[in-house]
Amino acid sequence: MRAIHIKGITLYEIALPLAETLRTSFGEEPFKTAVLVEVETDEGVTGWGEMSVEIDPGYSSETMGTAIHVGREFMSPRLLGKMISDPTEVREILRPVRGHPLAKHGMETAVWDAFARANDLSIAALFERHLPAGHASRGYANVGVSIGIKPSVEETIETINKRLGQGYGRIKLKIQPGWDVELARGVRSAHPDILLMLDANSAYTLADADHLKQLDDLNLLMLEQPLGYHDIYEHSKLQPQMKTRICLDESILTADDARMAIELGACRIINLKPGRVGGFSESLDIYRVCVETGTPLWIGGMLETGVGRAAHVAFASLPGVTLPCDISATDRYFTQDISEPPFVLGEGSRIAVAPGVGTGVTVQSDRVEAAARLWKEQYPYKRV
Ligand code: OSB
Ligand code: MG
Repeated sequence: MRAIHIKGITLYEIALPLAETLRTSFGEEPFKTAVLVEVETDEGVTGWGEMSVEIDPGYSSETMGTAIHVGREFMSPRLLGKMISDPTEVREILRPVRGHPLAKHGMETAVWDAFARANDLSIAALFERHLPAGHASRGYANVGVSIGIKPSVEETIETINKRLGQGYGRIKLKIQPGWDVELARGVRSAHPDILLMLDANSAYTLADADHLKQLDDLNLLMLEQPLGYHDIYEHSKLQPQMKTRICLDESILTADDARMAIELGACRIINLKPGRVGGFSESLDIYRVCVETGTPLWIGGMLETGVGRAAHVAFASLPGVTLPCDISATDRYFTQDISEPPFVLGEGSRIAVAPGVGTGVTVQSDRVEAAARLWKEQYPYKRV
């Protein structure tokens, strides 16, 4: 493999209008925001990554403000001028910077993309080279769609019907106290057989165990992150009381966390967001833990632009990713993305890996400029 020498790093703070916002138990954001990372090598190869940060510290403690600060002041200087002979070296180079996984992931992805392009490989083929034989990309990801908290059960069912009509084969609903059992029962009576799951984004406590147990009759695919966003211990007390499989999202920040959660019986499924765990090096470690322990694995999302989405689809095409992922088609998120080509939903609720080298997508610089202007206009955005 050909090493790359990092000559330049440019960060772009962007905002994109959303086709449909996503209300969760911690709130709702008016735009899709991100800090895009453009890495240039000595040989003129360009790679792109996405720090999928939000405006508020709601899902993650990281925000647009922390990502641009830490990216500019502490991450770019460590990477500039470095010779990279494998993209997994980025995790070691950035190790002195504690925390800030979403920002690290953006930096790492740009290097994976540039490295793959410099070696005339797709990023999916590059992931494969970091796994044992038998883990070749399938060429597509199995996907579903995530639906936010709506004003009524009827409106939720309408949205579900629209998504089922578009071909999505798995529905995830956001829940919170007061919007859970009744909602799930209502949806189940309208759709007895769909693959249905719920995501609480840490809205409950162990004291809600009896309430949550009412979900056990509803044949749910899983219940995602019911308890504290740092918690593994209390989930290990909840899971044995429930028939429904618990999936951890927020609580899993490292491969060690994944191993501990599985060993303690805190969850039976892992949601892997490459950003939440600081990049694809750590993601590959979590993938190996799940393969070794036979734990079902899927790839989560944070409404990524085409840049982040392309890399997610490539990772989700690996065969150890065994459940449908939170990766939907471009038109579920944006009327116009910042890269081409868009991702479309195919037969069997699949999204194909973008063909070509690197992530397979091409960033449109005029659209990045427009999105950077929108962020400037909107920040600080006016709170209602
Ligand atoms: O918990 O999975 C989550 C989006 C922002 C923050 C947290 C979450 C989400 C999603 C989005 O569910 C799923 C997607 O990208 O389609
Ligand atoms: Mg989640």
